[in-house]
Amino acid sequence: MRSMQTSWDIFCRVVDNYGDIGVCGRLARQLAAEHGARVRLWVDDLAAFKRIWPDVAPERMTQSCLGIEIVRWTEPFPPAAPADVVVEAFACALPESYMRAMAERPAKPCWINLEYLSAEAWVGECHGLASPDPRLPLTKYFFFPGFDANTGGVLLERDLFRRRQAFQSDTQARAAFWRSLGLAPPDGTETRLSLFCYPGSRAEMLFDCWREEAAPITCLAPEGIAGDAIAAFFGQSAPAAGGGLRRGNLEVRVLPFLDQERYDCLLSACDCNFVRGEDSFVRAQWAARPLVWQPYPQAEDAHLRKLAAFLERYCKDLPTAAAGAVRALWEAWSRAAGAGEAWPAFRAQNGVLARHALTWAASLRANGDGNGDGNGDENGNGNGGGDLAARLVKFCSGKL
Ligand code: TRH
Repeated sequence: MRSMQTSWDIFCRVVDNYGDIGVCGRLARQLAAEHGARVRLWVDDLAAFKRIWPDVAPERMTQSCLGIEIVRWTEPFPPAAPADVVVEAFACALPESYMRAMAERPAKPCWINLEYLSAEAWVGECHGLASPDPRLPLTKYFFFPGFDANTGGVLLERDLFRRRQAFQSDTQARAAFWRSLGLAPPDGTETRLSLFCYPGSRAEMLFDCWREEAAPITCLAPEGIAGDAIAAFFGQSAPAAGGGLRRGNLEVRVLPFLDQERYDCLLSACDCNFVRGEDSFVRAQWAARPLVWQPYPQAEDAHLRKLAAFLERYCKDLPTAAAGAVRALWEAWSRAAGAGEAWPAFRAQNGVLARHALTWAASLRANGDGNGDGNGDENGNGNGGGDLAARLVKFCSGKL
């Protein structure tokens, strides 16, 4: 496939959060920027998209933004010539008329179902499987992001390591970032945490623990996040963005919801990040700082199996005490019970976990693909072998 000439249609339905559009937006942008692809992104909820990509104009049917074409996905679906590659994100179900147009195309598009990320072992077995459509002469391929060489990898832009390292080693850039959020740069004794969690997480249990820390802790929560915990702990509703509440050595500051790039900066600037779902989870790994992950709650505790599978990998090379501390806190946090008790041991392992976060990011970059050779170098230029967009382009080139 000559990627310069390849057209892509990515279909995304915003379910109830930002992860689906967060992933699709990043993928679309990277395919255009790094693979010369012509990308059209169909989205059913542009208002949600605008929260993480502020340049998006929700009232427009079609617009260009960050190198891609964004089209509002409406019903009935307008006539549209299908692209060479069609990505159905997270089984969002393509429009019937569009599928018929795909089937009528002499050269059938390469049809991909982009799945959710999971560290479970079965992912490698299902990645790339073909599923012939029962009605139309079309084949859909399952593309699973993951943590092994036999999966689709994770989203990883070419200059990500270089940019992250530059930001983390540039005191002035970080200070400017903090000031842009209305905060002074931390003074060296203070710990800064970002908190992105699901409702009902009982973060007040952590707040209770943090207020008794020996040194100041600032917990940064985006607007609309952890409002239930803030109310439970402080006995008043969460302040508007820019506001904060203090008790003991804890200050909870409410941040505006940031655009995706600035959110990545926040993760890189904080000492520890509480993240959730899929995209913030991956970005926190790239930020190479200690993290606490809360998977998206699913029926029959499927999310706890996802959590266990990831913990297995993440803790493999950690000393026993640190591994135990990570497991205890992550599990307690995801079950909304006992996170306060688990925090001190996690905190005590901070040095080990900070070093581990760097090693982990480097191994995730290679993602089971040797040292990631052929794409990246040790200075942080180029992609590692675990780059999802590159794996996807390669996969599709074999199908077109
Ligand atoms: O919003 P989420 O809970 O999304 C979830 C998951 O993706 C889950 O797998 C899916 O099934 C469900 O949605 C429907 O968490 P996630 O995946 O971290 O996505 C959040 C996005 O929002 C991510 O792209 C980062 C972005 N973001 C910002 O850009 N600015 C912010 O201030 C914050 C807090 C997040």
